[in-house]
Amino acid sequence: MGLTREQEALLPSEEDIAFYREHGWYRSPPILSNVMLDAAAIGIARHFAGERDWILPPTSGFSTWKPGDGDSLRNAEVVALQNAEVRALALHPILGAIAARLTGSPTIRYFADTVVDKPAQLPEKESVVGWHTDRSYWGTCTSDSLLTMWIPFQDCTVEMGPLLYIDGSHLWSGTEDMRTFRCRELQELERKFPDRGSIVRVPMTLRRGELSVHHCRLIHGSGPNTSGAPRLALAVHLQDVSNRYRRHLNDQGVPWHIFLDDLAPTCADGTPDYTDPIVFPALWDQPSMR
Ligand SMILES: O=C(O)CCC(=O)C(=O)O
Repeated sequence: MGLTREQEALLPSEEDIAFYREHGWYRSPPILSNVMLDAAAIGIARHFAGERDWILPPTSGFSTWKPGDGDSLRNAEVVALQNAEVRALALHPILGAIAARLTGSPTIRYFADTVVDKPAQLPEKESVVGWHTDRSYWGTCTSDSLLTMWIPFQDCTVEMGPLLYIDGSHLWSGTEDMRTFRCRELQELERKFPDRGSIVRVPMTLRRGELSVHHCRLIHGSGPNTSGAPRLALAVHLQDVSNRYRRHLNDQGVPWHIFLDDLAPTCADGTPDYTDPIVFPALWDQPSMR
């Protein structure tokens, strides 16, 4: 799980870590090589064409765009568990090292991933990703330190609909139910949080090779791709060392269930094991930090 000296030099500094804690996001310098990105892009194309390197036991419960689904935002989840090239990128130790620095966690484990492809010719509203927090989808997790790495496969201009962060919103209350990834009305945010004053949106207009990181409670979304070129990105969701399964009830008192619970083997008490090394492998493990 080692890094080269050059890679080490590019990891978040103490200032970056303080910024992440205050603002809820981080933007890296160019850190991912063209070789890694090219290989993963080929993997995504194979996946969208229907090829699988590994077949998951549950066949539903997660997004999996396929030819025939028509012209829509193409969304596929847990691709790293189904495709070798995407796995190589999503489990790369450099992602683990960045996450370890930002969270202060000695171990970083994979949790899930999401490919978001906005083809060039979609109607504007079709390529919008609604404001949401990742945490609100992960009610069965104990940790509030989960985080996501967002990796675009091309230089991402404002016209392409890059990821938009609401600066500092990881510290807001009232975002626990923002499961609105599919809500296409980005203006709703101001109405939902009238007491927030000026809401600062920060577009992740990254260059190819850069990545951004967001805290699991940070509100984010993305606008339409009006650029005329495709916009492809991979979001890799990661767990810090403390994260475990917890029983969590919905409004009707019914225990929550996420599809990852069907993938995870069970612990001795019968609950899903979010530390299983096959389903949730470690990207980073530095026992000296423990
Ligand atoms: O790529 C996008 O526009 C959305 C990605 C996302 O929601 C995430 O990274 O958590």
